[in-house]
Amino acid sequence: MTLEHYSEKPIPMEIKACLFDLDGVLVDTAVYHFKAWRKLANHLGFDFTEAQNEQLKGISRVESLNKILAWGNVEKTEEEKQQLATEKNEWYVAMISKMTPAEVLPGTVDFLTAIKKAGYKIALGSASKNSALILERTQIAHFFEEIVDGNLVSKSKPDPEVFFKGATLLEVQPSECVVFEDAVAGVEAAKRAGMKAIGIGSAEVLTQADLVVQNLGQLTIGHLQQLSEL
Ligand code: B16
Ligand code: MG
Repeated sequence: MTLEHYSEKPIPMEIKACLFDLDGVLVDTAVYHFKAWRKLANHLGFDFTEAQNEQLKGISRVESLNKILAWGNVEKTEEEKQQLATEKNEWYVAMISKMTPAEVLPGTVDFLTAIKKAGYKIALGSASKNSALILERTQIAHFFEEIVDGNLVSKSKPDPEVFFKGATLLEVQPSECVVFEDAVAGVEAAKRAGMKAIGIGSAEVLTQADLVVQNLGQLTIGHLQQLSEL
């Protein structure tokens, strides 16, 4: 190439790894979180709505509890909060222990199979401390080379820690990763990590995502290749 043909345009970074959020992307555990949190709220003498439950998606267990207690105007000591979170988690675990592969969201298994076959590295990037049980119950654990979840990270999304850790464990650069996320805070975490983000849900809500679809069944390998060129 002669200098006159030389372009300053950055070389597109090829996507090599896919990092998946769990709840709302691969499975819908929000319904179980809602039932368990609502039971706890009812025991404390108040209730909250499904619309309020939307605000709990993607945030950690302790952050969820703090929000719920604020809704009910209930004050608890740190020790009491620990007990309440443990109690809620026991009810939640009892429910997710009965999950089946039928609860994996539409198109997920086909998409995971296709990207695995195409050689993409795959990791989980979830806030949940129960991810291993959910992946095992729904029989999709074998797709994941690395599991980064609430047991491994100290900072919640939108902090990029969970996705940086995923890239490090998969031995790829952040710019070589695409994140699949249903939560605004998760998409923000991906962008702050310097990664591409595919939003699962509504384009009006997930405005920072590079592409938004309703579920993984709408995606092909071609979409990942196109992302590399953005
Ligand atoms: P756990 P994700 C998140 O999962 C849920 O969306 C959120 O509602 C929950 O509070 C959080 O996991 C922690 O879950 O109590 O099981 O540790 O969307 O990050 O996969
Ligand atoms: Mg989620």
